[in-house]
Amino acid sequence: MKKKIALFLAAMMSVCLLAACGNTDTASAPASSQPQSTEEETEPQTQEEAVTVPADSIPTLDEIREVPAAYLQESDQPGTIERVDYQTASYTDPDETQDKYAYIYIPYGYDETQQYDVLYLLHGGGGSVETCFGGEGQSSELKRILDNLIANGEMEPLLVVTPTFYPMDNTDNSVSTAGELVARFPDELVNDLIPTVESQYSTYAENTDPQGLTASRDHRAFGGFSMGSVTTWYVFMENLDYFHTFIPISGDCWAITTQGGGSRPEETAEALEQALGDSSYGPEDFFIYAITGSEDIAYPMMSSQIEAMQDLPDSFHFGTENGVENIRFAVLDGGVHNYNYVRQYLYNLMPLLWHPET
Ligand code: FER
Repeated sequence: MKKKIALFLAAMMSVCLLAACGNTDTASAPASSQPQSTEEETEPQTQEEAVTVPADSIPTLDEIREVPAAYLQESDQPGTIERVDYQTASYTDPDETQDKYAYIYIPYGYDETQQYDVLYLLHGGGGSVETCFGGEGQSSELKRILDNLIANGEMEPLLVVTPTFYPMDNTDNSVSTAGELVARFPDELVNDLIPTVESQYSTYAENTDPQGLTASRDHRAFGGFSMGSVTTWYVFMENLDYFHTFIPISGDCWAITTQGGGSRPEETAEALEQALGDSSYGPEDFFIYAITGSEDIAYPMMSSQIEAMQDLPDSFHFGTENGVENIRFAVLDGGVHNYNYVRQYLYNLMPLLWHPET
């Protein structure tokens, strides 16, 4: 199995090299309009020629393509960013509620008589609700990529909710604090955020009771970068009843210990398997798109964890050998730990999300 993943990674990297998706040449991208997180590295992102993808083709992530320059331009069918306010039980005192908000991407032409898939997308350490989309009325690069993917028919219009695991007035960017907050975030997510969002916007949830949210799980995804990826693994373990699809980007599972995917990969993988076993779902009921870069600081931890997951083929199907595929791990040659790469990964991943058969 380990040999197999090594071969897969080698193949993936050579595909990337052949497709020149490393970052070595050509002009740099327009400066990001997004606030920079403390974990952001200042590496210029480069762009290749625009790639034309036929509207009816669903890519497979065999190759991680550059974001076409045209997709960073304003679309003539722009979505909007709105703010959703909600209350959550205090971080320190369970009797106290705290006012929080998230931003939400509303696709162009949003029609409340239709139903929309929802992606909950979380920033990394040092980030905030503004990391992905800026604020209301703003147009970040990620927003323009979503606008263009939808306008070009590469994915269905959807809602994207970007909360924070920090208190709104956060000043503590330490990894240990973030580690504690992300471990607790799933409760806030399912008890406070999701019911608020999905009672205000039209999703597949007929109602926001646990039963309505469970019935619509196939139309809900959770993803995040770095500490947001650490959160994604917690959400997999605790909230399979509300989510079908998971997108951990450059971060391992810390359920056993901090950076446990790297230091204790077998136990971490077993904890993930155990969580699946304890749920009422099986290997055919979820899909994990895990992605990172070969030079990313989280790559060693994430790849060790994924290798250990490959040794649990009853639960994690890397391919169709043991039944329906339910996990894919992609590595971009040369990719480092910053949001330029997150945008590139999401550009490639978003069109796949509600097509797990591809
Ligand atoms: C890791 C998982 C997450 C890691 C770093 C992070 C370096 C996130 C750090 C941050 O968001 O500040 O394994 O290894």
